[in-house]
Amino acid sequence: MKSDDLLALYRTMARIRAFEEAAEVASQGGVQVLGVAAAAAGAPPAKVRGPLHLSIGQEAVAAGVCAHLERADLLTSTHRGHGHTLAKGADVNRMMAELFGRSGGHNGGKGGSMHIADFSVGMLGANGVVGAGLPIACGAAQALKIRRLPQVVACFFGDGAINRGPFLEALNWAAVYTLPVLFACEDNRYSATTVTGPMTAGEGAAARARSIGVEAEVVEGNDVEAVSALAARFVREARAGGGPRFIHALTWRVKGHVSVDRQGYREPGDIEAARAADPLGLARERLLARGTPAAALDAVLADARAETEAALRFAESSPAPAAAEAYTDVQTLGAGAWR
Ligand SMILES: Cc1ncc(C[n+]2csc(CCOP(=O)(O)OP(=O)(O)O)c2C)c(N)n1
Ligand SMILES: [Mg+2]
Repeated sequence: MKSDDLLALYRTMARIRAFEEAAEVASQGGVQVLGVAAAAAGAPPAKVRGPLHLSIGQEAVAAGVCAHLERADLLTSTHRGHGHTLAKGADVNRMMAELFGRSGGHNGGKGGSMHIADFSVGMLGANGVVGAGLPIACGAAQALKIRRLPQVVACFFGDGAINRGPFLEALNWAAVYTLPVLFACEDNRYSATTVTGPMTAGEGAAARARSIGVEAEVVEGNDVEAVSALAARFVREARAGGGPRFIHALTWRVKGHVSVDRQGYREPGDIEAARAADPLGLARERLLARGTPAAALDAVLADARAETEAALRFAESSPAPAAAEAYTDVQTLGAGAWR
């Protein structure tokens, strides 16, 4: 890969990292989240309420896959979706405002981190239900195929999702109808507080995909060049009508399941191993070895932080949604006949 292309991937990863580090700080305050005190009593309330799922350490998967998507391509995400959303081209200011629950957010502040969507860039939505994005991706891909459109759908999900029914239903449907879906399993080794490996029978995600005829590859998910190279081929093949493709990306969840999780259930040394495998660090080493000046890499990080600072200011200055709009865009009540 040319240094400029790797630098672009480094920039995407840096933007995701900066956004999430800031969001994590904004989620800490004098409130309880999932029963855990997020900060000392008496601290000001958190600006981001509720559980926040961070993809810190997993940025290479979102960056490497989304680098090969056009704006009109579609994407389904998970509860851990900030990276996918940013990499697909959503507006960082409106994303932060959405996390803050403000009216300037992508969804008027009513979706928050776990229900953010930006249809203008094909981002069909984060989703709090594990595995729920898979059938949605198939529906979207079927619609593309019926309308003879050239787009593809990227479908992100975690290693926990492969043990849910919709995984098989979606893969089967996509294979039977030769749908243009790129399934991307972000295997961060944990399903909430459970180590996924011992809970998963057989040879794993890629083997399950292959068992029903979906071409699948395992990739080192913290190596953004490797993810990008595989995604390039799979997106090209899916777009050309080759049917679904499946990436099983091995990565690490550095943070807790939610941002206030103290991770007492993790094996000793496990978090250190996750940090040592940092995808930004790996890309940085490679760029330096290939002659990119350190100052250029530092500038990328500084730009990402500045972008995030501006997003925080935008979110802070955006008003809360009006009470009168509490039910708009939430549910269609219809003509009333059903009542
Ligand atoms: C259907 C369903 N079951 C359980 C949950 C609770 N839950 C939320 S995230 C999660 C773990 C998901 O693990 P994985 O798919 O590996 O994603 P990760 O959190 O590691 O990104 C669970 C069990 C849920 N949201 N939906
Ligand atoms: Mg997981």
